[in-house]
Amino acid sequence: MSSPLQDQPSPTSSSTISSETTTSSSILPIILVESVKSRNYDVVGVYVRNVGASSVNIDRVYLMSPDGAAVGIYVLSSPLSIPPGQLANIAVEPWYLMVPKSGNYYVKVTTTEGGVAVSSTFYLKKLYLGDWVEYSKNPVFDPDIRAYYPCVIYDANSFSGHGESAKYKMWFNSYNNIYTIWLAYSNDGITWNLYNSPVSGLSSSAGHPWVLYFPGGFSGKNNGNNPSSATMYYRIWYWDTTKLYTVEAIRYAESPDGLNWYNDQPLQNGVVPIITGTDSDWNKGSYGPTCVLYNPSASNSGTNWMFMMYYDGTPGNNESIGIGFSSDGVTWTGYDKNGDGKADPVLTGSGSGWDKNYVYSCTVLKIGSTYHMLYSGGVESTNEGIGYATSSDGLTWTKDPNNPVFHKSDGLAWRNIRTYNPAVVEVEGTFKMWFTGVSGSNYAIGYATPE
Ligand SMILES: [Ca+2]
Ligand SMILES: [Ca+2]
Repeated sequence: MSSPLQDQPSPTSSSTISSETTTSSSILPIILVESVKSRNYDVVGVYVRNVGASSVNIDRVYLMSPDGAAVGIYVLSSPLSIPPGQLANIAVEPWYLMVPKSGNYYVKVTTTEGGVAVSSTFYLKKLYLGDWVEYSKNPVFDPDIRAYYPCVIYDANSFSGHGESAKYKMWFNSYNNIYTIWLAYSNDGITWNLYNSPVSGLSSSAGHPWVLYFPGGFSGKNNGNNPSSATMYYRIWYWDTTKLYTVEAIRYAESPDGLNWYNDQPLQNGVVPIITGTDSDWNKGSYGPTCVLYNPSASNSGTNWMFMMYYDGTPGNNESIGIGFSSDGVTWTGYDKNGDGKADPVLTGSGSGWDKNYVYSCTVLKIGSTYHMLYSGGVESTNEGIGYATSSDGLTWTKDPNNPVFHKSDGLAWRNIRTYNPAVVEVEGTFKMWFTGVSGSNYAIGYATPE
C-alpha cells in the first residue's frame, strides 16, 4: 500500500469532493484503481483503468479496513464494461460506502471475470453530528417579526419552478397575538429573503411547521379540491395551537408552491391513537409534529410506512417524542413498542441533566444505515438546549454522551434565554443546521456547520 495523499478534509468545505487519493496499486495487472474520491464520511467515486488486452466488467466495490475486512459492499446495478486502455468512473450511490469508525481504509474492485484491484489507503472520518460550530455572525435571520421553529429544505435545482427559485426554503413559526407560519428563501442559507405576509390556506392558529418537497409532484389528498387541478409539490404538517389535547392538534395541507396551501385538514387517529386526550397519558396532547420522513417504496405495514412522523406528546407538563405511521399523511397509527394497543414514546427526558424532563423539536436524518437525530430538550421546557442521538432503526435511540451540542448557557447573548429547534439538512455531502435563539424578547434563527 502506498501512503495516503490527501489532507484531513474540511467539513465546512462547500465542494462536493473534499478529499481524493490519486495513487494506485493492483494485484492483477489487468485493472488498476487510479483514484478514489471521498467526502468526509463516505466513498463517492472510484476511477478504474483497464490495463489489459481484453474488456473487463466491474461488478462490485468493497470498502476495506487495513486488516482486510470488508466494511461495506457496493454492488453495481449492472456490470460496468471497460474496454482495453480505458478509464471508467464508478459513481457510488450516496452514503453507500461509509466507515464504522474514523481511520484508514482502502477500496477493492472486482470484475465478473475474476479480476481484483485495490486502491491506496486513505483516511475517512466516521459521520458524527454531535459537534457543531456556530456561525460567527449569528443570528443569520432576524426579521422584525418573531422567527422560531425553522424547517429548511435544500434543493440543488432551486425547486424547478415550483414556487420561488432558490436553493433553500425556510418555513418558520411567528407569533404576534396569533400563531402564523411564514416562508423565507435563500441561495446560501445565510442571507434570507422574507415574503411580507404569512403563507395562506392554513388554520388561523398555525405553528411548528414541517414541510416535505416532492420534485415529481403528486395529485393531492383531495384531488377534486385542488386549485384548477394543479399538481401539488409540497406537504406540510403543523400544530393547531387551539387543539392541544386532541388529534386535531396536528394538521396537514398541500401546496403547488410552498406559499399557498390547500386541502387543509386535521390528522386522524389510526388503529393505535397517536394522541389520546386521556389524562396522564404521555400523549394526552401534542405541541405538534417535529419531523416527517418519506419512503415511497414502503410496504405500509409493521414499522415500514410511506410517512413516518416524529411528534410531540405531552400529558400537560413534560414532553416526549413519539412516532406515527401513515400511508397517506392524514390517518396515523402510533408506534406501539410493547403491543398493548397504546403508542409508546421513543425519546423521553433523561431523568437528570440538561434534558431531564423535556424533549421535542427534532430533525431526523437517515444516512447510510444509521438514523441521526438533533433534538431540543430541557429541565423546565424543551427550549433550553440541543442534543444528538443515533439509532439503527429510527425507533430505539441512544443519546450522545457529549450532549448538549448547544445550550442557552453557552455564553452567547443572542440565544441566552432559549436555544432550540434544530433543523438539519444534508447539502452535497455535508450538513447544515439552523436553530432558534432567544434573547430578551427577540426570537431569531442561527446557523451552524459540523465540526
Ligand atoms: Ca428580530
Ligand atoms: Ca404500547
